[in-house]
Order: sequence, then structure tokens, then C-alpha cells
Amino acid sequence: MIVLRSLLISLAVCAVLSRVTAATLPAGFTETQISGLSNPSAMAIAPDGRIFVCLQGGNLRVIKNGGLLPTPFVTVTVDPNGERGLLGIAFDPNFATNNFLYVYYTVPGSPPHNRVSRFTANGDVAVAGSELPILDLENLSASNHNGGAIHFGPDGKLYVATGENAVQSNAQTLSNRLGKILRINSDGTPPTDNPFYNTATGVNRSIWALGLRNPFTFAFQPGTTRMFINDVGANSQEEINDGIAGSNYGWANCEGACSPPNANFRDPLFQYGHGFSSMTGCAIAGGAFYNPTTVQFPASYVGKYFFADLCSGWIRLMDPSNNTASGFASGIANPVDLQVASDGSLYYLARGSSSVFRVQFTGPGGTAPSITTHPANQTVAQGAPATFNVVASGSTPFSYQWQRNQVNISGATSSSYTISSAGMSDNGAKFRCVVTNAFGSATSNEATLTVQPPPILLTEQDSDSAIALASPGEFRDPFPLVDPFNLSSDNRTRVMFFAINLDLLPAEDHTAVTARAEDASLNIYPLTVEFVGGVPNFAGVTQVILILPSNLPLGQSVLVSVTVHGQTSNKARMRIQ
Ligand SMILES: [Ca+2]
Repeated sequence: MIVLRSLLISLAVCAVLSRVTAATLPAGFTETQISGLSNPSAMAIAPDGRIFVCLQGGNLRVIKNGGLLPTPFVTVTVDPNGERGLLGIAFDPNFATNNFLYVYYTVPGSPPHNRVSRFTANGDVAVAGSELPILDLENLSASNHNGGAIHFGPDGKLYVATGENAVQSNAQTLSNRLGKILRINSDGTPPTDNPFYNTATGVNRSIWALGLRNPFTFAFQPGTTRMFINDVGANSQEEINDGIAGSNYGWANCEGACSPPNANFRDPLFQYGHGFSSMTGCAIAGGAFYNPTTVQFPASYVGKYFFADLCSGWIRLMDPSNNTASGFASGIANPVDLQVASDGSLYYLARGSSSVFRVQFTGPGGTAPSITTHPANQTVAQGAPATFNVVASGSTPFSYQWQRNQVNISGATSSSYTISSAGMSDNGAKFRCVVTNAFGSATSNEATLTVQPPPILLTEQDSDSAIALASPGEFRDPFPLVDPFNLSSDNRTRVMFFAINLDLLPAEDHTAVTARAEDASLNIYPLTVEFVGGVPNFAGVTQVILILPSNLPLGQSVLVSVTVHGQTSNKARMRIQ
């Protein structure tokens, strides 16, 4: 049975778990609170700086010059049951001249349905009787998964996020508009360049993307065409998806990235699991790019994407250049929306505090990074991965840039850097990391990567016949298994092979090397490695002394190989007498 965990149930749980009102912010940041907003669901910032806040029960409230106006902008009659109600707000791109704004709400009825309506502003209130419904969606059954976010894109079209209304099959059909991102003209009609305009019919031509469960929030990046869709997960994964026309985001076939990969579905750019930690949660709710007209935060925030989790009460920061995330704020009572104002402030809407909070950078008050753990030298086998790590102290968040031989490595911008398969061209390369925060930067020590090629047992020229000596140092070919004249108490024959690329690490001895023989029938015989060490006066050449076991087949050749650090040598031929 599929568990249809709803936003509402999450709210009930989280209200018990979290009663704090002041967030923990990075050093240098402070916040101010505007309270008195009962059961808020979404907000938008007008071009003139006023903040319009949707209350689930139907009031659209206005915050002006830092204060909550007593009179609502408008009150719409809604069905407020479960996750229904007044859920979304967007300003017309030409609001300054036409005074149009749009809201998304649940129209009461039997059954109810969600609607997008246009209102006309007259200052801080709506013109009476100005409501113009532009989009009426399908009738609802369950009270949850309504979506509700609406925003204009850079193309001047209105994008509308709809939930699948707890009917999973809705997400995958082009026959209704639930579990989708819709794209409409501001009069509600579908633009003819919509991706399914020619495959869907009627009102379904407004479908722009599908395969979504409950995209409660989404955001456009100012100055770009980039759009991120936050899809609330069911049992395990919360998603940040790359908004691309015609995409299918996989629900309910997949939650999080499809496993195994499925070319029919677009996996999220970023996902996080369910839990109650600083990196896990239960419902992604709120997303905003930090690309304000006036940058008020430190420059390292520009271009990053803030996102929040309703239950865990944090705001984290995703870096769209590498799809990794870092911490920002915690201790928030049920964040449901995030917006970045043109003045560079970050606003978050905390349902559990009935408040909007404005976050500003008022630093310095912080400390520059200091490297506490430097990357360590690595020695790896050719073809094996190598990972370097750095740890810094100081004021978070940090940004990271790894360098190879003091040149920036493209995309290497997290606290660890991995070469998935080290090649000989990486041998001797030096790696370091520059760690930066709002207050300065620090550069780690360099770590050297040593790449070891596979060992090679020396053989005669143009042959696989081993160059080898029998104990106690004579040339013997073929080799007997027992030599009563050698100096060992067991009388077993020792054979000394010679190898290159068989350098032991400082702490290692002969036990780091294994050896085996293989006969013509492909039977395997483990050989005891008695000694591994340098050959005096022959730099780079290693001697390996092997003890021949009694069960080697007499009168034929065997192929001997050695293995060190996970790499196995060539096979060198040796005859047994
Ligand atoms: Ca998905």
C-alpha cells in the first residue's frame, strides 16, 4: 500500500516537535519578524517592495514598510480543508502599469476545485468585483496534494504548479492537469508553443511538464531561463528538479532519481532523504535563487538556490554549478515559502510562527576560513580512485575550489575531490583547495598523488621466460622443488624473481605481496612470498623470493605472477623439474 503522507499530517507532527521562533543564522546575519499571519501558505514580493502573504483561510495580507496592514488586500472564499485553501500569488509582469495580480485557491463546492483568478489592485486593496477567473482545474477528491505555486516566467507566461490530488496516475497522463506544471497566457489560454499543444487536447494543452506529485513551490532564476521545481516526496526523497519544457519527472514510477535509470524520466538535480537532521526532512517547501537587483549578502551567495524543509525547519543552500548543498539556517518553525527581495534580503514564511522573517547580512561579525585538516598525500594503483579532503573552520557557508598544480579544476567545488580513475599522467600531480567564505579565504597545503603502475616481473627479451635465480643464488632452469643443498632448514627451493614497479610503501614488508603459479590446466598454486626488497646497486629493481610448494606439477612450465596493492603483474614462465 502506498502511504499518502500529506503536508497537513506533517504540519501536525512538526508543530509538536518545533516551537522555536528565532532561527539560527550564519555569523553576520540577522533577522526581523513580522507576525500576525495565521496559517500562511505562500508569499510574493510586489515590484514596489510590498509583501503579499496568502493565508490558507482565504485572506491575502499586505506587509508594507515592514508592518502588516490591518485590512486584507482581498478575502477569497475558499475550501480550507486539509491542504486546500488560498495557496499561491503572483504579480503580473506589468503590475506597475496594469495593477493585475493572480492567486491560486480552492473553490468550495461538491466537489471543490482549484482555480487561478486575476484581481486588480487599487493601492493596498483589490478593486471590488475585479476578480476574473482565468483557470478552473479538475474537480478534487482528496484534500491533499494541491500544488498551488504560481509564477510568471521570463517569457511572460504564467506557470502553475498542480498536485496529483493523491491519485498517482494523474501525474503520468496528458488527459488532465493534475500533477503537472502548466503554462498559460495571462488570460488562461494555452500558448501554441507549449510542448504538448499538438498531442494533448483542449485545456490539457496547458501542460508544460508532468510526472509530479506535489510541487508545492518552484522558482525562476532572475536574469536566466532557469527554473527549479521542488517536488514533495512520499516516503523517502524530496526533489529539486530542473524545469525543462516537456519533461516527465517520474512520479509515481520513481521517487528521487530512478533506480535503475530510466530514460523516460528526468531525475532530480538534487534530492535529500527523509529524517529529522540538518540535511534530511519530510517536505521541501520554498525555493529562491539569490540573484537580487542589489546584492546584500556576501558575493559567495550570488547564484545559489535557497530551499527549506517544512518539518526539519532548516533552510539550505544549493549550488547550481555542482548540485551540492550546504547549510544556512535552522530552528525555523515550519517554513513554507522563501523569496529574495530586489534589495537583497531573504524572506522566509514560517507557518509555525505565523510570521514572515526578513534575513539580512549585517556582518562582519564572522571569521575567515582556517584549514583544520589538510588534504593528505595519496598513493594509489593505476586505475584506482583517489580522494582528497579538506576541513575548514570559520563562518559558514564555505565555498571550495580545488586546484591541480595550482590551476583551478573545473567543477571541483566541494569539500572533497575525487579522481575516479588515476592514470600515470596524474602521477606526481599536486592538489590543494582554496576555501572561501564571506570574510576571506584560506588555501590548504598541497598533497601529492602518487600513481603506481602494475608490477612487471622481468623476463628474457622477447619471451615470457622469467629471469630468475634458484637458492642459494645459482642459475637453475628448470627448477627442482627441493634443493637439499640450499641453506634453508626445510630444503624447499627458493626462486628469486626480479620485478619493476614493485615498490613497497614505508610501512609495508613482504606480506603486502602475494604470488601464485598457474599450470597448463589452469590450476592455481599459491606461492609463499618470503622476501621482497631492493636489489643492491640496481635502482628500481625489486627482488621477490618465492618458496615453491610440493604440489607443483613436475616436468612442465608454470606461469608465475605477483600482486601488490590490488594490481597483478604479467605472467612469467618458469620450468619445474
Ligand atoms: Ca521525480
